[in-house]
Amino acid sequence: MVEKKLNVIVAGATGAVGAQMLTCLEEQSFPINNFKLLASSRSAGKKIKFRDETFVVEEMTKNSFKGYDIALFSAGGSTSLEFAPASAEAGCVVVDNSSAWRMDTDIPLVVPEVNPDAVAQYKNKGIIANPNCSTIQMVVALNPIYRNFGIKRLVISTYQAVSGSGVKAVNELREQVRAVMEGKSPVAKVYPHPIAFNALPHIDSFLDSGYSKEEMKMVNETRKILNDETIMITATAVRVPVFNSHSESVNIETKEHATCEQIRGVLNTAPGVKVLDDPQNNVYPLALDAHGNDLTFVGRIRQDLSIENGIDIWIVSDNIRKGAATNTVQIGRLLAEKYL
Ligand code: 25A
Ligand code: L14
Repeated sequence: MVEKKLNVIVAGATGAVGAQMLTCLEEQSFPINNFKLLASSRSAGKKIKFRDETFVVEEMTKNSFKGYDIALFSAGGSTSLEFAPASAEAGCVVVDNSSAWRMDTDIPLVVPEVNPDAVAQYKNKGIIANPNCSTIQMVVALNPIYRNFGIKRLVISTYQAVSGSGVKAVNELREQVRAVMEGKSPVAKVYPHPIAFNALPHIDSFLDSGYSKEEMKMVNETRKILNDETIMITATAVRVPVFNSHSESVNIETKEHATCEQIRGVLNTAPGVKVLDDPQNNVYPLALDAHGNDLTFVGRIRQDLSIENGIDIWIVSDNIRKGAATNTVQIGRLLAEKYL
């Protein structure tokens, strides 16, 4: 079968996630005919190489989308609210990385390993949402456990990299580390406190409930993706001085009893998952090893000795790849293959 080539836009192409989307499109040999890169006026005119061709970044306007089939967006929530409907209106389906549309009941929230069929709902509004990075890697690992044993409750703590907040935050960590090593005071701009040599229990803004928005994204998005509002979930999201890849400690209370061997068994055959679990030999998932990889790594699998049906696991994945760009391009591919 000859694959149909599509006209593709990357919106927010100069950002941390946008740049990675270009790499993923190249790696996955995405079937592209016309190609266009969009960003804000700050980046208009900037030249970017893609598949041996040079493209000039254009300023995104509401007229940018006519004649295009798919727009991969990673330009922040407010930009997405402003421009995604114009793209959909012009017949260009949006796959959006921001938090803007995720909880809209008409808009599918998709992780291809978990709920690929939800893509069909793109027809409602011409928009598909890509979940939050911490949620994506967690549901990739939880889905086989959920399907086989059921999940009653999750208690999550995250250890999140700075790359999630974009290029500026990566530079800030580097500059703060340098400042401290030179005996100077670190200057905090992106985060309210220094991130170098620190841990901040603060990601996104705080709600009246005391939870941060990032924590509630994990609660609400997990339920939406697994299509199960009964799962009880509580999370604490923490920023750590890691450049890239998020780590998560997840305590799972299953509905049916599961041994560690059974959990390992279902994880070993799950799509997108790699089990790294030999702690006696210092083998467990690490942020530095996950960097640049599309898989979700799971280890430290053990029985929670404090309750009847409890399992503890440690989940690590590259938040800019599987947590953002890879997942978006995978959704684009599903759209291209099955629907466009
Ligand atoms: O609102 P949210 O959803 O919470 O998202 C907040 C931020 O998270 C990143 C992304 O930052 C976003 O801005 N992000 C989004 N989805 C993500 C996900 N799933 C995610 N991170 C992780 N996982 P980013 O730095 O990676 O990318 C920003 C991109 O968006 C483009 N953009 C901004 N406004 C736009 C726009 N594009 C079109 N129209 C608009 N109105 C932005 O392009 C970039 O590609 P740019 O031209 O504005 O910026 C190019 C370079 O300039 C730096 N920069 C950003 N802001 C400023 C700045 N420089 C000076 N002053 C600024 N105020 C950027 O770092 C970039 O290198
Ligand atoms: O996708 O790490 O909702 O600062 C917003 C916060 C992405 C990560 C989202 C961070 C996130 C981001």
